[in-house]
Amino acid sequence: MKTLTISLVLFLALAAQATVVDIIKTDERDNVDWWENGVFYQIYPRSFKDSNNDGTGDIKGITSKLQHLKDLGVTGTWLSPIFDSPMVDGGYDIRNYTKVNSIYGSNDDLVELFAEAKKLDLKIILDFVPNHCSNQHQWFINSANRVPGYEDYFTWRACPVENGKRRLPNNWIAVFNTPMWSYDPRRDECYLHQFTKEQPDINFRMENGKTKQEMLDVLTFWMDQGVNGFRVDAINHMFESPAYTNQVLLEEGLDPNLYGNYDNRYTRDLRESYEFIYSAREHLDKYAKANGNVTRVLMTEAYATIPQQTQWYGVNDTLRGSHIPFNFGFIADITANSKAEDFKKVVDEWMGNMPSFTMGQANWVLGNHDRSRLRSRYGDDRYEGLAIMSMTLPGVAIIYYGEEIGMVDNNDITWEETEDPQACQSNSSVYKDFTRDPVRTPMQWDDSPLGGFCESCKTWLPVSPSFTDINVKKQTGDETSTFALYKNLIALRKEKDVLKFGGLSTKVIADGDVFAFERTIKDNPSIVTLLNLSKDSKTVNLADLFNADDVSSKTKATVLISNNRSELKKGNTFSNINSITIGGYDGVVFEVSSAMRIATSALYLVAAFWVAVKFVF
Ligand SMILES: *[C@@H]1O[C@H](CO)[C@@H](O)[C@H](O)[C@H]1NC(C)=O
Ligand SMILES: *[C@@H]1O[C@H](CO)[C@@H](O)[C@H](O)[C@H]1NC(C)=O
Ligand SMILES: *[C@@H]1O[C@H](CO)[C@@H](O)[C@H](O)[C@H]1NC(C)=O
Ligand SMILES: *[C@@H]1O[C@H](CO)[C@@H](O)[C@H](O)[C@H]1NC(C)=O
Ligand SMILES: *[C@@H]1O[C@H](CO)[C@@H](O)[C@H](O)[C@H]1NC(C)=O
Ligand SMILES: CC(=O)N[C@H]1CO[C@H](CO)[C@@H](O)[C@@H]1O
Repeated sequence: MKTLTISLVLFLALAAQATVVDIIKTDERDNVDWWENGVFYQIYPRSFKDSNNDGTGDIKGITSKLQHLKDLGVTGTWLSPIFDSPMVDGGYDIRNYTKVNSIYGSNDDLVELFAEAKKLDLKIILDFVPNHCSNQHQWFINSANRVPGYEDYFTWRACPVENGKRRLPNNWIAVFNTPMWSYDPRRDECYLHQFTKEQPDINFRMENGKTKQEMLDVLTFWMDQGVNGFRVDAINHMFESPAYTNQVLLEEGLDPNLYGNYDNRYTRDLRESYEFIYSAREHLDKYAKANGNVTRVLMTEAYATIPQQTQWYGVNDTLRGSHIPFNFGFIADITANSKAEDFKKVVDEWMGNMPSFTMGQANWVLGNHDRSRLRSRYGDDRYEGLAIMSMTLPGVAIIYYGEEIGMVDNNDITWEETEDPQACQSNSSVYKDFTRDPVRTPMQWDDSPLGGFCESCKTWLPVSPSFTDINVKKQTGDETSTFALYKNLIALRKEKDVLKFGGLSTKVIADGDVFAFERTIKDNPSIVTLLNLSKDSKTVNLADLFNADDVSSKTKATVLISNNRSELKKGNTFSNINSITIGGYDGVVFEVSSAMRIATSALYLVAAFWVAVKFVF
């Protein structure tokens, strides 16, 4: 009996030693909140799924396709605006913040969506547009008519006619390249709008804080209905300088009618806009605390410099802001011609500017409703590599609907079919330079005549002719498909702690052609991602990636995931990490571990087992 006990103890001790590589977790954080390391999927509701054959996607359609999101493995979805709206700017002109747009269904449909999503453990995030509302919103009608209490809900200034011309309060230009002031005869004054004239800016400088409270009430309303968070639109436009000083052109001689020709310092990125987000965060945190302690998240949209972007995270541990300030680096600063060093710069800048106090998470956006689709920007050969990169970097990843099957821009939309106001304001010869319709076409579910978007309808935008080849049905069950790649990447993120918590170090190798990064946690195998930006194959030395102390323990590399064009396939193992050849445009993820250690450990196990058996029998 005694020998048996000793043997068992010995066996267990040695077995523990044997599996040390796998079981030690160095991360101190046991409580990872639901949104951290999540993957969020942006739905453009008008184009996702039409349940009633009116040609426009709707909420019931989204509910009917939740299983697709579940199959993909995402954490949740954020919906572009679904609120009551005259649809001058795709629903970013809201007439009623607490009412669902009838083209998408009813409030009840939305509550049903929340409930069905909850059953599948999918989170729903709604778009929130505080900067401006529709000129048909009751608030604006009241304000234009000087209804008591509403006079200052918007920014009004005198703009008298002088010498037959209206004298505007200053030279500010709106984002869509018109003056930022429009005249309203009801009040005989001009109001300020940073976007179209149908989108008056709400005045958040009211002394009694009424408009701010209205907005916080909107958040409460939807949280009461069951929403898990908000994506906040155009947040850096919320405040304007109260001095109304004229903007100065970036260079003398530039066209003064174009927004982009100014630095717009008096109308963008003002301190007060950040403060609004900090108070919205406080509001959400308070709500969460009183309602089951489930975090309600804030995502924020602002196109700005990285140091400006990372301020949305907050100031310190008690004054926090956005959980996910969208990082548009891969959309705005990277093109198909970018070099490995450009990728490294985007990643390093974000990581380097993130404040440490928030336990904040980085995030990576590869596409959205305003920018050309990932596959169209980088080409058939490369888009999968980009997805592999973004999914193996630390933090949150964002997918734009259709990206997971490699949908492409539909550039065949005619002038007559064009819907985007940004393009409709131009003309038939130049509209393609402005239109965002090509990235907003119906989701391609299958190869039935309308791509499965609806059974029979006139779709609001034409289905891309690519649907016969690129669709969900065709890719389902095909392990070589883009859909399978996304599924496998998301599954890998859940499986590997090193992808959740691991540190990051980035490098440019192979004469500037390969962007490489390593994810590490102590005593665990590292994960290394290589992205070849060259069309030629490259031979790399993985040892170049590790610091000298570490190299000796890294002797074996196994492929975890690769893009389909790569000849390296899952499970391929290299026992010499000093010379690994990857093909042109390959994206490959390796697990790099110590062959020695595992071999030795296996030996321990066998020995221990032998000892145990010998003493017992
Ligand atoms: C918004 O719609 C709801 C429901 O129809 C209505 O009760 C409310 O008064 C509307 N709010 C505004 C500001 O128009
Ligand atoms: C929420 O969590 C905090 C701290 O973790 C705790 O003090 C509080 O009681 C919790 N509230 C609810 C409603 O569960
Ligand atoms: C956080 O920053 C705010 C604003 O600067 C300041 O008032 C507050 O005291 C700070 N809190 C801590 C804990 O440092
Ligand atoms: C369309 O707009 C462009 C750029 O503003 C202009 O040069 C062109 O003359 C216009 N064409 C027509 C047919 O109006
Ligand atoms: C993946 O690559 C294989 C081998 O080149 C090819 O036969 C297959 O069609 C590819 N799959 C897709 C979805 O392109
Ligand atoms: C064909 C092509 O675009 N090749 C590019 C591959 O990437 C390198 C640098 O990363 C570029 O120099 C090549 O032009």
